[in-house]
Amino acid sequence: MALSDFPRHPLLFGPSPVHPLERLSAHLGGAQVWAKREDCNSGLAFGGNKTRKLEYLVPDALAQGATHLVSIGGVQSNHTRQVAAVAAKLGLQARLVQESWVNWPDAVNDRVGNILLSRIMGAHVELVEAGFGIGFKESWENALAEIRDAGGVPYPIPAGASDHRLGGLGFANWAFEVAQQEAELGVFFDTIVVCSVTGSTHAGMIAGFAALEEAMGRAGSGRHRRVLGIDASAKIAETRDQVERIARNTAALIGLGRELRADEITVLEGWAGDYYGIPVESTLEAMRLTGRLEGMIIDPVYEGKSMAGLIELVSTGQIARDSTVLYAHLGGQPAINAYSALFRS
Ligand code: 5PA
Repeated sequence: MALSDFPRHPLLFGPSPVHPLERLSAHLGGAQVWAKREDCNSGLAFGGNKTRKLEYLVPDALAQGATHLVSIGGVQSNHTRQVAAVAAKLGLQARLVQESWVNWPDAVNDRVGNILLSRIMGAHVELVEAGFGIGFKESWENALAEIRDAGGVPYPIPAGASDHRLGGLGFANWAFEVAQQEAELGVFFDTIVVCSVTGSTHAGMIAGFAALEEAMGRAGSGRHRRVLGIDASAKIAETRDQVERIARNTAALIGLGRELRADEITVLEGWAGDYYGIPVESTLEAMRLTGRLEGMIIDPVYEGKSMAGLIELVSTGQIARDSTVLYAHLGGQPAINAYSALFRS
């Protein structure tokens, strides 16, 4: 099957916006940096990368007669908030297991931002004491069993919609969308920078760009590009494994017809700090810089870390001066409300 054969339930406004970051590019004194904005890709509760992934899970949920979308994340999960929004839009229930993935002592951490939005949208939110991880847990099994016992049909969506057969398709499609926008804008992004945690965003891009390259190569106009994943989980081995596995599965699913090469799978470490969810100095600098120079808001958990990576790679010339870079802005701003203490002075 090719990517275009998979059913997709439209949840986005259309292609997400792409625009140059001129003042940031000038400040860094290196490559030309652009952004593609998943943070404003949809009218569903501030959008984000999961909304794009869910376009491919929704037809499967509806075909199964689901009454509930069930998912899991940290207390300030962007993913669960997007699941809540999609459930509301479809007229389904959302059941969300929110675990204490981050040891962040903000007094309103479990009341503001993402979790507040999920409650407003009518999701059933359950706070659970359990650490960061993407495995299956007892609280999760309980949630599914409770729904079944009450006669409902739960549709389980793993953390970040990643460990799901269809989880990589949304960002495989993103690759084709980028190619279309490049043709319209007359640019070529030789380097993509993307934040990676549960992995299917980065993995989907890898599979999608490989499929695109095959298609373009056959037409004789293929050009080389690389996708640089920036780990924000502070567990680099797990992130690499996850990205590689999902990329290979997604590539097979969309009929790539060859194995992915090792050089197509690049996850870089160095900007996550010691813990998932805890910003370090380079994260805060990246947030201030993009805010001050571009009026573009990024969060302290994900995008602040991938932007810190981009800033260092561009300003040190590790991304070449003649490069044209696309920064994938994956959303995540609502969580900022739980980090107010960081910006008081
Ligand atoms: C998230 C994830 P992947 O999980 O697909 O690698 O994406 C990383 C990522 N940027 C990047 C933002 C704003 C994100 O929200 N968020 C998770 C969540 O629960 O919100 C899945 C972890």
